[in-house]
Amino acid sequence: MGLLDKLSGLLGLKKKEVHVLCLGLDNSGKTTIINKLKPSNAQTQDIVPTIGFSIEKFKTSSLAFTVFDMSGQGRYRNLWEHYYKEGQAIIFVIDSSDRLRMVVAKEELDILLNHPDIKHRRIPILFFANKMDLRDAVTSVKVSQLLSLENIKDKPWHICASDAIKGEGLQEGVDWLQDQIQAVKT
Ligand SMILES: Nc1nc2c(ncn2[C@@H]2O[C@H](COP(=O)(O)OP(=O)(O)O)[C@@H](O)[C@H]2O)c(=O)[nH]1
Ligand SMILES: [Mg+2]
Repeated sequence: MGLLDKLSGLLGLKKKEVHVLCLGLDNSGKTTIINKLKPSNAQTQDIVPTIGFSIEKFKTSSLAFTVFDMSGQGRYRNLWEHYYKEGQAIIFVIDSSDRLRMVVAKEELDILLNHPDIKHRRIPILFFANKMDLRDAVTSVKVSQLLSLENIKDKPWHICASDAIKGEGLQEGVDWLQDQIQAVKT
């Protein structure tokens, strides 16, 4: 632990730690998004398909995020639920250009929302309608219609259009998430 860390700890300035689950189908851009949110000197240049999951950390002005970047590949999806209890927020990433698999993304979301460890909690969910730069991408409004997000009534949620390669839209989403987490008194 560095001197600054120690000092800020003593002064009560230490950032509150939060655990976030990053979910969504494989190839939607989860790892790319999380990578972009890390400080530039900690970013990796080549993103490889995630096996199982990886744990990443980044900080915002007032929070220290630990993100569980889950593999979206079908055979790993049953791993997700073991981490649901731990999660204080969810980032759910959608490939807005993949119309064919939008129904699969919706099925996964519905399973998530009905899971006993998620269903009765007011856990905030941030959706990234990602890959907005691609010609086939549908708008974030269309993504929310296709996923029936208006049916989520018992959890705060927000959807942001994003281009993870350029890093566009990510900050807006994380700012929202930070506000939601801070609104919960612990
Ligand atoms: N065009 C475009 N490609 C993206 C975007 N985000 C991620 N990708 C690409 O999509 C592929 C899958 O990304 P990855 O982060 O590994 O997805 P994950 O499986 O959800 O972790 C990679 O080739 C990324 O470069 C985006 O916003 N736009
Ligand atoms: Mg990944």
